[in-house]
Amino acid sequence: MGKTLAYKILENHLVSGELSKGNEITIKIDQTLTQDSTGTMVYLQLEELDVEKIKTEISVAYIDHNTLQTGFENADDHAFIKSVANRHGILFSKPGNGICHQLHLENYGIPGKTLLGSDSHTPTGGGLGMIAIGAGGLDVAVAMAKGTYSLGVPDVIGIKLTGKLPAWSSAKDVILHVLKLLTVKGGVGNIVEYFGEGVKTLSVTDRATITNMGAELGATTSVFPSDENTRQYLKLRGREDDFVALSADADAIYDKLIEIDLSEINPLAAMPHSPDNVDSVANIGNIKIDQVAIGSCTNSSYTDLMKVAAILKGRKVHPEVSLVISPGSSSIMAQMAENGAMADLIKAGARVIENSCGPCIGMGQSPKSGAVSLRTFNRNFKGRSGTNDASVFLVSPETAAVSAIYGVLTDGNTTDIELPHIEIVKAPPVDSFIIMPSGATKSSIPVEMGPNIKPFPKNTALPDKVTVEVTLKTGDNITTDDIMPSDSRLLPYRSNVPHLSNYCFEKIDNEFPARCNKAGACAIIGGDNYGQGSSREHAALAPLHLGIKFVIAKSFARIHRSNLINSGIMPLVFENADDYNDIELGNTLVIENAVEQIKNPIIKVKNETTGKTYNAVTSFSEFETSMIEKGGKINYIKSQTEV
Ligand code: MIC
Ligand code: SF4
Repeated sequence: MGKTLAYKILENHLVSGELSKGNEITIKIDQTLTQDSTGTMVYLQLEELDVEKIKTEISVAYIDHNTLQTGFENADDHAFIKSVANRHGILFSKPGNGICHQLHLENYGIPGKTLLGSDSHTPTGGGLGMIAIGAGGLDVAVAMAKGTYSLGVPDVIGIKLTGKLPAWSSAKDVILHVLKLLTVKGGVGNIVEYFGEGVKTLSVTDRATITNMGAELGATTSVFPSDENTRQYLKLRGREDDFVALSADADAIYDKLIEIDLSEINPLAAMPHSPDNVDSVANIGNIKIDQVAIGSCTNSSYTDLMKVAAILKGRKVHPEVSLVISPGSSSIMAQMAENGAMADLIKAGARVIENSCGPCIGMGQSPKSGAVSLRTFNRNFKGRSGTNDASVFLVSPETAAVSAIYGVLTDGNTTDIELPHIEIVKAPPVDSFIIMPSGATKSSIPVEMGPNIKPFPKNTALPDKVTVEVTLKTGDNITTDDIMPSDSRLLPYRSNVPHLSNYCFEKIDNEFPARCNKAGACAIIGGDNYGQGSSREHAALAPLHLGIKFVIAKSFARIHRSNLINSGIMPLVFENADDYNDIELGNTLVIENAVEQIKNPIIKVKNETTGKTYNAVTSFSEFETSMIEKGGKINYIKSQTEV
């Protein structure tokens, strides 16, 4: 039987376990990346693990999320991360270099390698033929310390691409189409693998746009073959030696197969407030817009921004629209400054801002009250823009640019603007990565800790009887943005979990923290796909700080489930989804013989308020059971003799 590309790469990296469905495997991790908003926790944890030498081939610490620096906190975080990076020989990318995923693609991604990143959009690397997985910070710290990562063997969804995209349709429309087909939970437990004749019509950065937003499907990762386009991309970045051709076997069997004819893809938009709420721009109609934001790790490549510049050249942004552009890297910015495209953007009236995540994570550029904002980003969760009542639509750079001119959502096909073909050009990396000074050792470089950097919370071993009060009951598709909101007000506190905890679930129920503080030990009842979205482990650490002992939900998103377990919080799944309706806020739930029970596939949870008992599915691997028993991953690792 032929092999999928995903399984070939996993097989090459297999350290232990059997590569077949339902098993847990451990794989070698070649590379890691971190960004600053999850990175401070990663490096506090790495210091706690007390390793002498990291085991990866390349690890990079990027600074791209918290670059607003409205107070000392962000800059202190940067200094802290740089000091730990230097102690361990981790490359440090300064603020201003650009967005981690774009930079990693340009400078370090290598076909066939594995990459683990403390950011959910790490699968961007799949555009280069990598198995690139997003994970919680602690998993990334452990991957640096041990060189490995454990995961359940995913299924592989094959997406066969045929045809070629029409002029005003682009890679963003392809992934929006896939999101419409599969929904935000359709990828959970799967790798999405693209193949077929249509692949060669997509550039590496097009492919990276598609694998980037595979995160929105809940997929473990997404991957494209590595072919002549990949070779060309690497060659132009002066890295042809990193090229290796990779593809699935011609007779590879996929667990699920989807066929997409690229020539039938129209310009699409994800409507508020979910990336899978997709319809065609033509159907949505010419709604009036107030803001257009172009950039983010999804759509800030050279070709994306050159297309935008070509559309805007000699034209003007509509007077009622604010157009803001954040390039993906300083290399892109430099190329566009040199070839004149930057001047075209500025003359058209665009506001060009720093090469960083910026508005994508609510770090500035929040739209006005009730605004309609078109964004080339990947998430349009309610309130993520920093404006709770704004309506955010996710669109391609082409649709964003043409709409900025007309002031209404516009399908470029209805205009007489001609889209030029953009060729990628030679672009050596801008050299601003810092490596540990030569001759320096770990002990010769002190850790630089600002006053806002507090120790991360740790759990205690699982007691035999767990008694809790239900302090929150949520609906379906709760995001980690809902659990631990992030914006310019809160991001400076990513290194200060006690402070951040006061805002946990702020937008859903702002009395939640106070209720937990009163209850002491508590639990959350969740719906389907609980914890989708960002990899931020703060969505587990803040609940841990507030006394959450377990969450019972209808189902969980992958990264958040792992983050809960890493923190020693039990993610339990209702065996009978109707039991969800039976539990109310304020009920007392009890798990007797917890230490013994969690070894079973199903455990009993008693509702002392109603007298009913529910079955909850654990589906913990042996390793996960041990982590919960010890009160989290750090405690577990420290209880073993060897890191
Ligand atoms: C996001 O896009 O939500 C983020 C901000 O990049 C997060 C990481 C974080 O919360 O710091 C992610 O995608 O993992
Ligand atoms: Fe940054 Fe947005 Fe990408 Fe997250 S999704 S890494 S916030 S650009």
